[in-house]
Amino acid sequence: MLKLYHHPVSFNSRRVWIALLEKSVDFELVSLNLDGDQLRPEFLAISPFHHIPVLEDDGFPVIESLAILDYVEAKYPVPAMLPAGARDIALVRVVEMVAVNELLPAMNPLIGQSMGFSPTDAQKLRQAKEKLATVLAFLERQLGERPYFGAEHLTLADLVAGTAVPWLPSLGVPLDDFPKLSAWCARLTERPSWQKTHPTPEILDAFKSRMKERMAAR
Ligand SMILES: N[C@@H](CCC(=O)N[C@@H](CS)C(=O)NCC(=O)O)C(=O)O
Repeated sequence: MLKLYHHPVSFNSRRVWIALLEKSVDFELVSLNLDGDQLRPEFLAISPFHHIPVLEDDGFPVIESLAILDYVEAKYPVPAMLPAGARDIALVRVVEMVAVNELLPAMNPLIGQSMGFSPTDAQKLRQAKEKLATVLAFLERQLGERPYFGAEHLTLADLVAGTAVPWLPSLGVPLDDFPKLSAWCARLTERPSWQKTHPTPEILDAFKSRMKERMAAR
């Protein structure tokens, strides 16, 4: 059976978890604490850079969440999560990469600030919010009149961007100026896969405390 090594507060692993749920694939979920357990030799053997997620398929480990999504899509093509046309495939890839390379790094200082484990100076927070405004305007244009990125059905881009954007209002970045993205967030977050994988308040509190301890020890 497939094994997904993950952490319940990780954006990188949640997108894979949702893909497996959406495709109704049987898998075993293996939670790491990331308190040093990721450095154990057994885990390093499948994840040499000690990162989650890892998807292990009958002894074949796949690292890097975007590569894992491609693997899952190739192995379990139904329901399809990639569009067919060249432009739409490009759109999906672009949204995935913009989410990983632009959106998530800009969210990090706001997450640290709101969870109280890494206070950030006002200028950095302002810059992060400016960056996020640019990213959100870009995503709103990419969504256009369709319900999902690049297709009429859920795509890999929705999994990657859609596990991050819905957090923004709780970080002080309202989506009011982006009506299409707001409706898209509502569409995604009501899906059972989003609800099942949403970290509980207890998990978030435990994560916050651990991060605070880690920052204090630095
Ligand atoms: N590019 C990787 C990033 C993975 C990553 O940074 N994972 C973090 C958790 S979100 C991790 O495993 N951190 C623990 C460590 O690096 O020791 C991916 O998309 O899978």
